[in-house]
This record gives sequence, C-alpha cells and structure tokens, in this order.
Amino acid sequence: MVALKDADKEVVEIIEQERLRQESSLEMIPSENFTSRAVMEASGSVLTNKYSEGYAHRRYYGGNEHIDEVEDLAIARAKELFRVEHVNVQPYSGSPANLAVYLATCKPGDAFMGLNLLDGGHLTHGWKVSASALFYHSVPYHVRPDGYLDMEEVRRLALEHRPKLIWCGITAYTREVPFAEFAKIADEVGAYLVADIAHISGLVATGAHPSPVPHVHLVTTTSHKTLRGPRGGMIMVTKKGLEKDPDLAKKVDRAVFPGLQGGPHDHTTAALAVALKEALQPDFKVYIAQVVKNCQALGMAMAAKGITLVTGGSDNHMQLIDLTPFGKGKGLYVQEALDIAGITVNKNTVPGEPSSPFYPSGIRLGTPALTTRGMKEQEMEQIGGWIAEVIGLVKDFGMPDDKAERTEAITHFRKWLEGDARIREIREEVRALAGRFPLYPGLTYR
Ligand code: DSN
Repeated sequence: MVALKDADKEVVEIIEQERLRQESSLEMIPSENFTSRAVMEASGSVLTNKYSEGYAHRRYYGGNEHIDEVEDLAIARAKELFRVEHVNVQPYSGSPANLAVYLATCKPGDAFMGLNLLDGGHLTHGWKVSASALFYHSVPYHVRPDGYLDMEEVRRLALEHRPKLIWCGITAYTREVPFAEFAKIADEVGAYLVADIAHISGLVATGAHPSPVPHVHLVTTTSHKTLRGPRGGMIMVTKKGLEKDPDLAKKVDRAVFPGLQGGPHDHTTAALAVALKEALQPDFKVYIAQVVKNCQALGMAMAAKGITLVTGGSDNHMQLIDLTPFGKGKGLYVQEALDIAGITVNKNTVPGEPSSPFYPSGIRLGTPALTTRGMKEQEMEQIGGWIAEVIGLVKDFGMPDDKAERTEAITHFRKWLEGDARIREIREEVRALAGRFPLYPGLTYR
C-alpha cells in the first residue's frame, strides 16, 4: 500500500498548506478547536473501512465485534462524563443529531420553540430555511435589547403556542443559559426540553457552566468544539427524560438509525472515545477553566480599547463584538481584515441586527483553540489589542444597502486592504506569537 505522501501529492500539498495556516495564525472561531494527535490518529484508522448499521450487539452486518467494543466504550465514557442515562454516539454531527430529536419527539407540523438565529440560536433550532422549520412549526424566541435571553417572551410564547419541544441552546450567546428557568416553562406546558450544548459541552463536562442534565429531557452536542474531539455528534437522554417517556431512549435510537442515517462513522466513534477519555482527566478541567479566564481577559482588553461587547462581556468561551457604534453591516470588513492579519474569526449578527446575516454587524470570537495551544491572559491582552487596532483601521468603510453600491464599496475596501502596511505588520507579529506556541510539533504531511 502506498502512503498518502507518495499516492497524491496534490492533496498532500493542500493538507500541508492548511496545517501551516493553522500553525501560523490565531484560530478564534469559538466553535473550532485542535484535537490531540491521539484523536486524529483514531479518526484516521482502519475503522473507516467498516459498515455497522444498527447498534452494538444488534448489527445488520457481520464482523462488528471490535466496532461494538469501541461504541460501548464511547457510550460508557459519555455517560460518566455527562451523568446521563442513555447516549447515542452515532449522529454524524450536530445538525443530524438535532433533526433526530425532532423525529423522536414531534410529528410533522408540531409547534416547537428555539432561539432565533439572528439572536444567537442555531439553524436547526427553527431558522426559516432549515428542515426544522420546513417540516415543523417554528416559533422563535429572542434576546432582549440588552442581549440577554428574553425569558418573559419564552414563557408568553410557550403558553400561547403550547409547543411539543423547546430548545435551550446557543451558538452566539455569551452568557449562562438558565436551564432551570427553561425547565419551569417547559414543565408548565408539558413540552420536551432539549439542551443543545454543542458550544459549551466542554464547560458543562467540567462544571464551568451549570449542567442542563437535572433540568432537561434530552441533550444534544457536537464533539469537536470545546469538547475537543473529532467532528461528530451525540444525543443524550436524562433521567428526567425517561421519567417523562420511558421509551425516549428507544425513540432517539430509532430516529438516528434507521430514521435518518445509515452506517455510523466508526472511525469517528473511536476518536470520540479517545476525546472523552481525555475530557475525563483532571487536566481537561484546568484547560476549560483557562478557556474561560482567557475569554474574560480578551473581553477586558478589547473593552479597554473602546470595543463594545454584546451584554458587556462573557460567562463562557466566546465574545460577541457589536460593531454598530461604527455603522451597520461592517462584520465582513473586520473579518476580512483580521484574516489578512492572521486572526481567524467569523462575522455574526448582533441583537436587533440592523443589516443581514451575510452582511452582519458583529464579530464572534472565542478562546478554546488558542487555549489548547497554551496561550494565557497575557497573550489575550496582546491579541485583544490587535483586534481593536484592526477594527479602528476599517471602521470608517461604509456598507451600503443598495446591491450595486455595496459591490463597489467592497471592491474599494479589498483594494485598500491589499495595500495596507500596518495590517501586514500585525500579520508578522501574529506569526511570531503563534510560533511561540507550536501546535503539532514535528507533524508534516509532505
Ligand atoms: N454551530 C455552528 C457554529 O457555532 O459555528 C456551526 O453550525
């Protein structure tokens, strides 16, 4: 068998360039992280070769004795880490996990509630173009003008619409999710309550964010964000969930397979088992505590330079910059300028977004990946300073509403960006900082 480096030089070169990009830049998208070499190795193992439709010890294919072992191990570790009754580790990622929850608990057309996408919710929590809203009746709730969840609205809408299911979960929200308050409302109307902890699963696992488990019936998560595992998903059923519906675990399993998926990705299951073992170690708790400290240091550094943060700061691993003091729709400019500077973030809507999801007025950023590299408060202060400086450089570029004018404005901005010397200087400073925190020492694909 020919090794990758000899089999396909084009792909090797692309992977190597991506490795170099990751090594030399500052990854600050809050949903991203760097797995261990052990997780990557399991993910690239011979387990990718196997079909194993069904569940452990009840498969539709032969030869699954070792796959059963690895799936059992991943489940046992997830149950221990999150203290839940039942876990399905087969969802390909977070979106299929969430779809399986609908399939397990709702009939097409049933009403459900989730945080509006523009207010920090996920696509699968009912955004109008998502399958969730196409097949079920989405009733979105929002954040208040101060950026915090509007729990009064949640209760009012729940009483009015009597939803079958309520999501409490976030993708762009920097404060604690009040699971107990959600539970009171869901119990009052008899709804299933589901916590989507994709972003905060590492924080929940270590106690840095209160656990939803005592309050909700179901928990979904991805495994590649703060949990630092492979790209994958999980659905968990709590004791409260089984008390509400003793068949809930079976319904979830049936919804994942054969409801939505075929064969599970066994190489991912193995990598997930490795990541869960890592998350059970004491040093993972230290890591997550540092993620949160770094996030606060980053927020303070940016605020000190006059940057506005939604809700004024963060309780978790991410910050949301509100660029509306400089005008609307400027997220794209800041994201592109920071990209040139070697700082990877994503443009995002802000509460009361005056523009649109593609030309939003905010920036979402977080500290999980940088903390994995070993960076601490001192580095966050420096990085916060660079971000504020780059925002200062681009803040006066306007984002017109008219399509033709907008295209012209963006072209003008990109031309300016190509020639700006200070952003290039920052790029070199960023490279020097990243070089002090090597990511995968000795790893090369060439
Ligand atoms: N969960 C989204 C994110 O936070 O980036 C991706 O679906």
